[in-house]
Amino acid sequence: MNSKKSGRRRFLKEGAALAGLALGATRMASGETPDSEAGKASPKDLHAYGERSRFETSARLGNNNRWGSNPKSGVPFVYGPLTPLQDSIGIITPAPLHYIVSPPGNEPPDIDPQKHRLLIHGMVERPLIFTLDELKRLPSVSRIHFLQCRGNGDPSRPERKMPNSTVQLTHGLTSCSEWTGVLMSLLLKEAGVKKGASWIVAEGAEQSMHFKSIPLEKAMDDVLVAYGQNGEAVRPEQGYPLKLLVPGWQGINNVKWLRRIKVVDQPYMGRRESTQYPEMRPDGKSRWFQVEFGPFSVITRPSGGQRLPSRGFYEITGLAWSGGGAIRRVEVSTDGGKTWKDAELQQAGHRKAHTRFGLAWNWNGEEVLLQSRSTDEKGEVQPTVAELARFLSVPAEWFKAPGGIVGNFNVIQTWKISPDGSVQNALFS
Ligand SMILES: Nc1nc2c(c(=O)[nH]1)N[C@H]1C(S)=C(S)[C@@H](COP(=O)(O)O)O[C@H]1N2
Ligand SMILES: [Mo]
Repeated sequence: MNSKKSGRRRFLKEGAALAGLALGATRMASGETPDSEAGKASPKDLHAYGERSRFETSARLGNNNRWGSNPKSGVPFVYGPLTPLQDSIGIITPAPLHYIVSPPGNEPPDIDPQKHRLLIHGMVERPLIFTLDELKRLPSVSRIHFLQCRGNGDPSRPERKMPNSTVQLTHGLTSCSEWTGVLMSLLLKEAGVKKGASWIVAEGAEQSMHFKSIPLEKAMDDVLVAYGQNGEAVRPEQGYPLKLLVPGWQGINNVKWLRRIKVVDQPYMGRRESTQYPEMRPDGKSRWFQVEFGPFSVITRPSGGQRLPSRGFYEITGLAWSGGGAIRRVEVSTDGGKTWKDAELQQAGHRKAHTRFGLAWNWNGEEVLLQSRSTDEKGEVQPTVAELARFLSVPAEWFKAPGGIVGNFNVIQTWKISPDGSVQNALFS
């Protein structure tokens, strides 16, 4: 065992040294002095686990625990770190760019998968304990689904409204991955749900033990106990080694570092679900247990902070998603919603997943109010600010008020393109 280990270490060392030599040789050939590269060679074996090109710099914004602040305005983030949607390609978010919501006390624990267990108990005939290896012996499914924090697009956040905000700041609390795991329904059938049970409570293994009540009906529908994310293990920030995936529902339901499922007959009113999630309305009433997202969409190119270098041809492209199922249609307007054109959907059909849309366009150099509007398989259409206000019976002004937190704020986003080609956030214009 010991000799095996040191042999491996020796191999890695030699491998790194060789890689370093090769790197130095290439750089020297391209005209750089060896001194400027001294000490810079990566000790990692990039053939063992690769890295992107050093010219690629797209990154999450915001600090995990302190959230950080907007580098341009200094305004502190309420959430973070955020996915750089302005750089998104296709529909899959690379795991290292997936947004993270892990407030203090809910930071990723360092879990040894060999020691991790998933317990299913409560109102069941047979309480069960699974190791990760046991879960992996069961039939698996792989599904593409978005994840979104209910605060994505929250208009009470300063960065949601600032003219110089990027789409990362306005919409970066959503990401999309291929998730692989076992259907919750299979595990619950295995355990045998008792009559009278109507909810499950899912619990995470971190210090503050986030837990969330989820209706049994949803748990038996399309909820996944996921161990895979985009073809590898779920990342620690996303819930390694097990993440509950509750497709189309608010992010809070997707319990990370999942270790316990209790089958019960009522919601358990977890800390977050009882104190932070009921939304106070201006009339003093609050909305409880909003869960499923309606249709969203946002144009990612051109978007806030970008600049069109000249008039002429551009593809307008962006992402659409809905908790209600597949995106059926996305329309694009270049005149602030007066007229609309159907965009092309690049990957139609994935339910509760990001869907990329595109529309060929010629910019004539004049001011443009750029918008997109999605429709999902239920026929739900993404609303304007005024339509959402009417639907919720609240004054539209209330959306702007600090503290008037609104989840599921799926309004049509407006980007304003000025004659100089600059693109600005124009949410309330
Ligand atoms: N155990 C645990 N699960 C959690 C949370 C948490 O703090 N702890 N945050 C929830 C919230 S509010 C969101 S939006 C999603 C974010 O998942 P992500 O960090 O993988 O993007 O995780 C949810 N699951
Ligand atoms: Mo969230």
